[in-house]
Amino acid sequence: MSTLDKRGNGALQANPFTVNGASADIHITTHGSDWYWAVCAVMICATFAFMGLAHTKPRQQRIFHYITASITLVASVAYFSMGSNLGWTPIGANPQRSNPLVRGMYREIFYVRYIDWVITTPLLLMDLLLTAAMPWPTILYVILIDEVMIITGLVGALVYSNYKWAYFVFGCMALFYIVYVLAWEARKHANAMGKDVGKAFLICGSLTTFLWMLYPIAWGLCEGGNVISTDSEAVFYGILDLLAKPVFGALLIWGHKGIDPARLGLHVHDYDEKDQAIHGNGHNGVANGEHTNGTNGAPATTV
Ligand code: RET
Repeated sequence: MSTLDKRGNGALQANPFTVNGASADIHITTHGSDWYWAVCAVMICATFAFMGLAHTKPRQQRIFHYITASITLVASVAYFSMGSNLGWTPIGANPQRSNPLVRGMYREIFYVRYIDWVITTPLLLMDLLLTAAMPWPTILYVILIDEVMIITGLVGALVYSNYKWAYFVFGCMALFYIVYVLAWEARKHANAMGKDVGKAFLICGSLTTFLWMLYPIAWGLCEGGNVISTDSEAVFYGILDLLAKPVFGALLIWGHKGIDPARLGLHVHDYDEKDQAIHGNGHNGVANGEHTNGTNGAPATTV
């Protein structure tokens, strides 16, 4: 090993491509690992940024900052794992390909991706559905369907035989339902909460709907069909995750700038709230008369 190699990214030497005696011969290179590290760094920066912004708001108005910061925090750990060449298992490549980039017996499957998604996709949906002030039973049901989507994707990715495509179809059906709720029910609900809420939802909801439909395509080319290399997989999922988490989060927080969560039915108590009401410092959504959408906080009963 040259001096240069020793000083570079040593993750693939520290954590090689053999687990429990089985190895993956279709695996990331140092470039893939470097890219995963870069995405990890962005996720960490975004987490600090969202937490910093949270502290510019009174405690009662931080719910969307906390949810969004949790999303990038969890993603940082997942990307740290993938940059370190950890959180994967070798799965028999099916179909086998002659293209040298994906030729081999076993493909490296990063299950840690799904551990990330199983935690973060419900949080992303909460960001959106709470913005639309959707009723809590609907939110819970959509989250359950979302878990079905991610778990079927994980199980399918770990299956060698063509039965993996049956899991994929279940996952796609779950995604269709989520897209229907976002594009139809939640959009109408958000519009009824006021123009500003409707606009924030439209921007973030459209971005989400578009991006989420690209994930099954990535799966089909990577874990499913073994068509593109594991380095290309890193770039494909990485770009999607950067847009779906930090970029989505920034747009959502920006969209919520002038919206008091109390208007969406998210009333939160704080020990000094009486003080704030008395001194009229504008921190208490109920006291400062921000109900400009004419619904007078009516959705308070919905969440
Ligand atoms: C899988 C495969 C099974 C079918 C479908 C999938 C969709 C996954 C999605 C993931 C979204 C992840 C996000 C991550 C975080 O930022 C599981 C790939 C439909 C939509 C948004």
